[in-house]
Amino acid sequence: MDMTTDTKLDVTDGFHLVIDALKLNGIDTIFGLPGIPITDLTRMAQAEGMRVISFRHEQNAGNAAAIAGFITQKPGICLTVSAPGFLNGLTALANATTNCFPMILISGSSEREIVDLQQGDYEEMDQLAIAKPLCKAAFRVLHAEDIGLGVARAIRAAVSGRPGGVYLDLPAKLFAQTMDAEAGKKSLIEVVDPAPRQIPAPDAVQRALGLLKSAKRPLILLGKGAAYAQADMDIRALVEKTGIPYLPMSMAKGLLPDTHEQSAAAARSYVLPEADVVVLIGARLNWLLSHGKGKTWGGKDHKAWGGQKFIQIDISPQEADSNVRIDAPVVGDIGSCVSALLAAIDSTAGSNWAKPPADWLNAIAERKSKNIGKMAETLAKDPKPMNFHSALNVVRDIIKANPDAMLVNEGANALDFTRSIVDMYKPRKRLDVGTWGIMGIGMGFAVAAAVVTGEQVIAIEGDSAFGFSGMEVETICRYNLPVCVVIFNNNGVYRGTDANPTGGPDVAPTVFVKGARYDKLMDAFGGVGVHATTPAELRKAMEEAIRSRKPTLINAVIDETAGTESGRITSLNPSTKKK
Ligand code: ADP
Ligand code: TZD
Repeated sequence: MDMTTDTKLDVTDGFHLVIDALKLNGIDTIFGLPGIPITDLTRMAQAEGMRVISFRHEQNAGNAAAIAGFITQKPGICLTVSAPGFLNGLTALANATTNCFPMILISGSSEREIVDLQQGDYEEMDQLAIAKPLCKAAFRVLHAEDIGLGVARAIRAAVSGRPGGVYLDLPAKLFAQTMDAEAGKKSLIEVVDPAPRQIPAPDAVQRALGLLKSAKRPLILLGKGAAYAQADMDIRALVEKTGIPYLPMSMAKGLLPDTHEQSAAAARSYVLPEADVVVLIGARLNWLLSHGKGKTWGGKDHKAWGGQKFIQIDISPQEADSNVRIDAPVVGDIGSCVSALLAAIDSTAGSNWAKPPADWLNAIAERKSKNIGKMAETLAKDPKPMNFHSALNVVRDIIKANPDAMLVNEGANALDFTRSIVDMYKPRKRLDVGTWGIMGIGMGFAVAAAVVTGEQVIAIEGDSAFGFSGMEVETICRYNLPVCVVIFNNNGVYRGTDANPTGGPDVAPTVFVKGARYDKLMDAFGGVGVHATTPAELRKAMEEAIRSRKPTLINAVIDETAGTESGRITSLNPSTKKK
């Protein structure tokens, strides 16, 4: 079949209408995995000039699509086959929705007539019904003339308001349907203003301003919604104009450089309980912020409110009051809300805006310098075997020297230590396990980050975390992507020292093969594999990876006793959790 000439004939078909609809809306990349009924769709999309990145498992393609959406504000596209392929992609779709990343999972499906009568079709499944509760919106297209409309609705649903995952069900029969090419072209919709600005109400802005003016110990909390919004200049202006200390959530690191003097990250456990007015910008008061109450916030027990007043800037009108009372919700897109707040500050206070009281700023500065000093001491040590700190001291230097590099990060200890030790200098460079703390995002995120930005990618991976998506190192080699994977190998989940209490032949559930050589995986596909047992070896290998831009995997051997159970969230384990 000569696919390239199809569009030149007088008829078009479902395959081409899907491709044309995506392209018309500026979508140029598909992350997926071929098979019936979408194999030809992947071929034709490539023939039509789209970038088609094929993965080894749909979950990784889905994670790639989700993070591409986060980075670009355009919905990332994941394309899968029916039932099992769809289900493999579904975890990523649900995770994208949870994290407010825009993506569209497009799955081929089997024949409606057979599925609905449950007659046992090839890969039969009522995919639309299954997807619905796990995403923002789900659509099915039955007729070729509705493809343009279906794609338009999917795009709008993914990126407007609070972004999220969308499912688009395309039955096999649809692809082969033909229609007049001219009518087909006319049926496509180029979405006008897919993510409309949402301007906050002036009285909401004034209410927030009033509260902010009354603050003695104000704090700004930046979340990944603020990173997503790409309102970097205005956010920086708000922080610097008001002089308010700020805390970045994990994926908001780098929105302002972590070395900024107003960053209170190194004094987190001091500022949260002490603050009196907290401005949340694109951050939810979920478990990652201890639900805005309890001892973390100075409450007298683990459920008590700490007395803070909250201003919450968020695009979702339903977010406020989800955990504690929000005194001043400002609903709108972050760009519009922050610039409205800035304008209100200018018009009431102009250049006379009073910086926060000096005792508040001094107290923070004192804690910060103490904690930074302590950390510097720890990082300067060179224990044998290498531990998380001495290895991350290297990564910290490498990111400082390469601030444009994208940092992907997953694991437990490997995650927590990297987040706190490695400074970020630019927005949207840190990509991690997000709201769910999900393992398995690593290689999908790394591939997408490389494909979408063209920048060097550094993935810092726990050895367990890596295993969830490890086969995609072949994908990284196949597309020759500038990805340097560093596995912090401590022989197991959290650490490698658990023993089987029965003395039986099975190792403990958290333990892996000792001394595994993950670097040899990379050798198998023609990439560069390096075994590193010292910080010096790790540094040399990372520098070489960045210089060469070759696919590289470094097996960094970490002391197997170094980790703690669940990293920083040990207290969430049922046996230690407070009732
Ligand atoms: P973090 O995990 O970093 O604390 P969350 O994922 O909990 O961040 O919160 C992100 C918030 O940002 C969500 O409540 C979402 O509605 C909001 N959000 C996402 N994009 C925008 C935007 N463009 N404008 C305003 N709010 C946004
Ligand atoms: N499965 C999924 C999908 N997500 C999870 N978060 C987990 C299981 C549970 N889990 C964690 O929360 S962290 C982790 C698991 C399995 C791995 C920790 O081990 P690691 O990292 O080797 O990746 P460290 O550095 O050794 O702690």
